[in-house]
Amino acid sequence: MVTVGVLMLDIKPVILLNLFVFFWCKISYLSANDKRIEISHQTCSIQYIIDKQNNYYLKYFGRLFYSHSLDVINSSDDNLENIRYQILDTYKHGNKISTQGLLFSEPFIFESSGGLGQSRLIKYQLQKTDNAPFKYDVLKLPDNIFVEGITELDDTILMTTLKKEELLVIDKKSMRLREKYTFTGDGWGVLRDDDTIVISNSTTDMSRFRLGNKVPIKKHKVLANNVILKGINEMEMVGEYIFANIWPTDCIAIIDKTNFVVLAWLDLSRLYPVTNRKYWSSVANGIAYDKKTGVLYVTGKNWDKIFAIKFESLNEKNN
Ligand SMILES: [Ca+2]
Repeated sequence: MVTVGVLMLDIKPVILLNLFVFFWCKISYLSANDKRIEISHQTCSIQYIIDKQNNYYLKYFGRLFYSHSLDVINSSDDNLENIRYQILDTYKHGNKISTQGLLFSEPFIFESSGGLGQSRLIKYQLQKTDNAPFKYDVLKLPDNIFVEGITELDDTILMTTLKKEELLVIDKKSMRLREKYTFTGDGWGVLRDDDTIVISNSTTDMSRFRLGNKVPIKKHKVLANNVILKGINEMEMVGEYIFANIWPTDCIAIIDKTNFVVLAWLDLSRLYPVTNRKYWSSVANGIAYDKKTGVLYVTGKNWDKIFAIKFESLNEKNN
């Protein structure tokens, strides 16, 4: 013990000095980035996303070692475009809902709301903001479950769970838990692609599973401007594209589902005023798509509105 103590005394100042220099450099760099975010980033870009993600990890000190390399940050030259959109309508949304997943299954919206002890699946019809009160059916989940994304399969909702490796299968009509599947890895967003499901998580891997199988049959990485993208959260299949919220930003990545390459951004940062946001984490999250009308429903964590938007198609952009 004494020897260890002596060694510790010898090594400790060096370690402390190194730690001090590391954190000072990191914090100085990120502080500089904070200012740059305010001044120069008006739209979504890989640069903006990396800055925001580093800023988030600064808030949560233990995860400070998260790194996209500085080389990548300095070399990213985003040539991806932000597609335009038009607000068609607004609907009521509970500002106590910490949106994790959003789904349109006519005539209902299904929505998962996260948090330990607060997780629930909510089912409701879109309600105009000037009508009261907000009515919905709810399935409350056990206190030890933090629900994440949702997708649908026939008459069920599939719901991922944070760090539990469980996929919950819930009956759409009765809103009762029907069964559970286990899968390997964490669960954030989820979408169904024919007979497989794709689950995102806190890593750069998107895992593809056959339903009921524990081990993924494939892993995908999402590339934006040749940079591997992290933070893929809530997702939605929109025709041939995957629309994905990028945590913790207001950016939606529009991803080619055949090769997982980002083709464009949908920037929702001006949709909901920063002054109305309850928490620092109240970013855009929640994408639902009405295939019949082509309308996209989007919201954010603890926003009091859902927005119906019509977006410019990528083909129009290319013409
Ligand atoms: Ca969705």
